[in-house]
Amino acid sequence: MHQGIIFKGIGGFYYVKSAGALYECKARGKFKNEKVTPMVGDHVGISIYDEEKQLGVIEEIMARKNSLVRPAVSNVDQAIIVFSIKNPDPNLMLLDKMIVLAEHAGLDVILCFNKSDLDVDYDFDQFSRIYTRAGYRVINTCAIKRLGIDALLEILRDKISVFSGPSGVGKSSLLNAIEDFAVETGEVSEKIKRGRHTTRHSELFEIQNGGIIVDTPGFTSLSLADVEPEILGDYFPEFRIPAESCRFDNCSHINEPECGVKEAIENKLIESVRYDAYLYIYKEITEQKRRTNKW
Ligand SMILES: Nc1nc2c(ncn2[C@@H]2O[C@H](COP(=O)(O)OP(=O)(O)O)[C@@H](O)[C@H]2O)c(=O)[nH]1
Ligand SMILES: [Mg+2]
Ligand SMILES: [Zn+2]
Repeated sequence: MHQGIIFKGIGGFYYVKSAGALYECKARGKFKNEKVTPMVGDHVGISIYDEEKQLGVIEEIMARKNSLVRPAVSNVDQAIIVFSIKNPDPNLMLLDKMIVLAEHAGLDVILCFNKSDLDVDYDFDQFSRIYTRAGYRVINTCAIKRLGIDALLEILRDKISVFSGPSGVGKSSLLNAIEDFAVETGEVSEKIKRGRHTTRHSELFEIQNGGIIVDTPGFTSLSLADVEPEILGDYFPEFRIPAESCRFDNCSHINEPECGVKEAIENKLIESVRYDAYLYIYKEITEQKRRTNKW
């Protein structure tokens, strides 16, 4: 048996990359009985029955580390959340929501502020400060002048990454800049191209430094519906240590006395905009729950 990763799925065929080659595979019937559908991103064991034509069968699907719904991809390591510095201006509340969703999905979060060429007021410094203090890696890029792409490539190295962010911020432009570094073996690109014009599903592409990228953005439909308010604080990394000194274990950091998080805000150890975002999202989630519970 050979180990590989599903890079693409189309019409019941799965394209599995194994030792640098791409195999067109069917899945064993037993998966259907077990109600398991192979997903892009799955680590699989395949048997190869025609090495020349690169045909195989998926025999085994390894346990998934995580799986995203839209795009339907498993085993993603990190989300590169992209906002532009200008045109459009970043909506930090939306950014904080995307971070919460990525954290909830179990992904590492990297923030990328694109369109650095439009940053005449040095806004990046401010954004960078807020999110670096929160514990995130923050980078600055210009997709059209290809600035900051090296730092982005380093972040992508040997990981599976999904890009997310509102439309117009430059995600596709960044992917284009990165695609110059895509691994091109004749066979691979031919097979991938063949499916290009049929129904569009997400697929993966590999870059030369071993990074793997999901070719469609994630978290485009924002639903905080299955984030429980009690765990929201866990998705704000800068709350973690201060929360250890909260008097109550289940402290929501809102109205309770002797709250370590509120103390940290008073002492300016936590950025107040991040706490405001926490309150806003907390309220939104609890109101959503109240509405759905009525029915
Ligand atoms: N000034 C500037 N414009 C950019 C940059 N990156 C992308 N754009 C432009 O922003 C618009 C939206 O880019 P696109 O990649 O389609 O964004 P997406 O919706 O996030 O995929 C296009 O007109 C791009 O040319 C950049 O770094 N600087
Ligand atoms: Mg796009
Ligand atoms: Zn607290």
